[in-house]
Amino acid sequence: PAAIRRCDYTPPAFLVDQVELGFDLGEARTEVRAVLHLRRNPAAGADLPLVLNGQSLETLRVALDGRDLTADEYRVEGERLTLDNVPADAFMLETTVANDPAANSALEGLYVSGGMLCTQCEAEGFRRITWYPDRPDVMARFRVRLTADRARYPVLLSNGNLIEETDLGDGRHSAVWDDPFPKPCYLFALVAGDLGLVEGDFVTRSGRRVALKFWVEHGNQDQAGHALASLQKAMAWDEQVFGLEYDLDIYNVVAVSHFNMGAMENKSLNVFNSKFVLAKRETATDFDFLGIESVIAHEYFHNWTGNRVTCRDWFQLTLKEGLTVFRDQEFSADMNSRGLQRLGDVRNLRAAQFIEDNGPMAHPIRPESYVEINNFYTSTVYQKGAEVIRMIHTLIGADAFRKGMDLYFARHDGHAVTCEDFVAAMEDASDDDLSQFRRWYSQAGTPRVTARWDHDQTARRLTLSLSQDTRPTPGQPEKQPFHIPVAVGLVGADGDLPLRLEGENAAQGTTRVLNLTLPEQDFVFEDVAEAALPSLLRGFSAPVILDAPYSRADLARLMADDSDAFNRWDAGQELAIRVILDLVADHAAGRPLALDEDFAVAWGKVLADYAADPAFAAEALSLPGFSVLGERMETIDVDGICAATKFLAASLGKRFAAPLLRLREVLAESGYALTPEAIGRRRLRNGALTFLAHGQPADTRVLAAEQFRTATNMTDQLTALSALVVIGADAAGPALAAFYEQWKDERLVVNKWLGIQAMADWPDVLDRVKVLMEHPAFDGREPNKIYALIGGFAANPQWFHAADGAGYAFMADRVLALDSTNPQVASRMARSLMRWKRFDPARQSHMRGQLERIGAKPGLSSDVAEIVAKALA
Ligand code: HT7
Ligand code: ZN
Repeated sequence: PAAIRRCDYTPPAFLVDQVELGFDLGEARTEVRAVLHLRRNPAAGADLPLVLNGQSLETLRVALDGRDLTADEYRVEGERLTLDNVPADAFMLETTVANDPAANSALEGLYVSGGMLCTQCEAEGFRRITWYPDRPDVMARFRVRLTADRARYPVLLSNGNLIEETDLGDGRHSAVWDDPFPKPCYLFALVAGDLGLVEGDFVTRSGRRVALKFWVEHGNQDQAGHALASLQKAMAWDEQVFGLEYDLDIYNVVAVSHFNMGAMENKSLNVFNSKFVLAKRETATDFDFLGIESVIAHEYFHNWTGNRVTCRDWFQLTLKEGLTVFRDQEFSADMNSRGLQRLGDVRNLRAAQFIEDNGPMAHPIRPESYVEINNFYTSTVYQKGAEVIRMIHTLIGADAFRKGMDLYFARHDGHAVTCEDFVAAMEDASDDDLSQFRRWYSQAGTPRVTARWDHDQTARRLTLSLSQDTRPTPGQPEKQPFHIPVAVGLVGADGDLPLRLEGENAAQGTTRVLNLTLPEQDFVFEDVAEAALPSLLRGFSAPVILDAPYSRADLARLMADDSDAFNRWDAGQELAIRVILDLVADHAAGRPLALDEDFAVAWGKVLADYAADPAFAAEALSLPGFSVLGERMETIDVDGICAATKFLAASLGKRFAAPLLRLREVLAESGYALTPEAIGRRRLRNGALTFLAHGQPADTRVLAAEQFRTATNMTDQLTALSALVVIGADAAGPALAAFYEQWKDERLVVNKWLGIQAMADWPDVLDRVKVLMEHPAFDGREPNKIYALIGGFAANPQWFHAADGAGYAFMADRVLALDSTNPQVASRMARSLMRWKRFDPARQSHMRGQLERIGAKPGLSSDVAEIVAKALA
């Protein structure tokens, strides 16, 4: 299929003021009657035909202003319905279609999940429901009548307010929902099912009571409390921080088991992957609880950044996603720990987005073209998009940012707009010039910032030389310099030095944001008496790769003394990366591996000082992951990285066994709390168990088994199970069996059980995964299960990348099978093969061969075809 290009945007030929939808709902057949009140768009060409989008629809009737049209008065060609002759001004188009929700395994449009009927319309799912101009710049008011069997579907939900309920007397009933806010059709939703309700409320700052309703499978009502509390916190936070209030009297959230992504922000009827709603301490880890808080907030924040102000076209996706991720990150930072939030966000960015930016899928946060928009819900659009918003916040300051947000809403509420409109609002509110900054929207790739410095003792001056360079990415051979905010401090013998830049009269604080706008720039700090150590990119002030000539001693010093928590952590990570890469080189050269003494001392010091901040210590002690390490190598040495990382974890676990065991004793808790402090202590205590499992597996077996048996929460139980998996298949076998027996009725916990086995570092793991595919716990139509088992295996560095290529062949088989049932999920799995050029020649050839095999499938979905074509280009 042909690519769609941003530069080809044209306004819609027709606008829809009002739409009335009538659903006669049934699992195998649903009839949809749509009445569209249309008028010509004065901003578009005067004699354009009316073209509507539709997919997999059985068209039963088309009528114009009440008159049925004959087959020669309209054309259905492929996925378009065209009317060449329509009235000059306003008119009413009526269609009736039928579709088959039960057959819809792609989970876009109207489909069945666990016996309920639900919808997913973003990005282009509405066209699978009825004929419509399926594009986000057509905003209409929706009124929806749902009719269904009362016993099977007692709950009938759609967007807006419930204005009518009728018992039809024949075992059927109907409900009418009216949404007063104009919206694009991607925000439409309906749910019909037999669901349990958990209710709460929120009183807005202007005194309106909002009913908050969480709809879950019967029996799960005890697991919605955390999501409800998170929503209440998010509503209060958005009022306090951005002055944004909720605008309807009801907010529904429905948890479904079959869902391609995390959640969907449909106006007043969010549909959620159940994994981001359901939690209780016995079944959900601390990580799950934090994830729920963040995703609940994210979808709520979309009510303003996405719904009230939406995207003109899908190239502008980062307008709502980057901004909303930034908002949810800030919310989580305020609810928990700002420092930990930041390093977690950066860790994710580096592990996923930096990799994407350095591969065949590299694209700007506002892409120039796409074949399948579903492929562009990427970490670049989301996570890097959030970093771009964060840089605007850093550059113009919090007050101007808030003014910019106010201006953005004042100008664009109720409209579908562009990234440019957002930047212009920020610029106008701040009087700053963001013209060069706009390149972050148009250029792909991660800039490399190189720093060098020179201290002139006599002149008491430190000159910091910064340069920037961005490698070519597909379609962008040349890059212009970015505007990069570089937050800098100088660490002296007694802490941070006050900073006075050349030309200034007085020092201004101890962290300064430098504007790097040229390929090379010098910044001169005055009054620097001692040879201070620059602390660069504090708080990770820009999404760049930093190249600074720190010695290992410098890194150890920053780890200990930097006032910036992010840089303290990052210095430790950089030190660990260097140590592991040295071990990889030793492994490649056949030299014996040895623990680096300086690193061990620095690591031991963090461990010894853990009591001051256990949560931070847990993060500082953890070792960098496979993808970050691979990114630092010309050719990814799979076996070397795996051997080096295992060796280092084992050496540290062995050498520090005594303090690790002591720490576990001290941090043992009698009760359970979900506070940031308690989460931090659990994290450190469990991290200690994992190091011990690596370092002295035989001695740790009993300890891990004991924790597994006596755990009162999933965080502790799952870590104990993982530790047993590290120790070996013999140790883990009984615990895995017991775990399944204990949790076989809890879908979400069963997914953890699948995932942990798929990621085991056991030579027969692929065979085990194949056996698990036949297990009753697995369901090849449920994305969560596929992500857990197949996605889990793709995240198993040693065995997915097995030298014989068996892991790749297995993945290609899965992609081919999924392509026919769920192309979105297939495309996500196919990405695991995309970066084949980064591996050694033998693995390259295996991966390329599998990509070619996938590419040769007749009728391959556009989702997978685009990934394969980009990978092989
Ligand atoms: N805006 C939502 C995106 C989404 C989605 C996109 C494509 C296919 C399925 C999907 N489910 C949800 C989620 C969000 O970012 O808030
Ligand atoms: Zn979002």
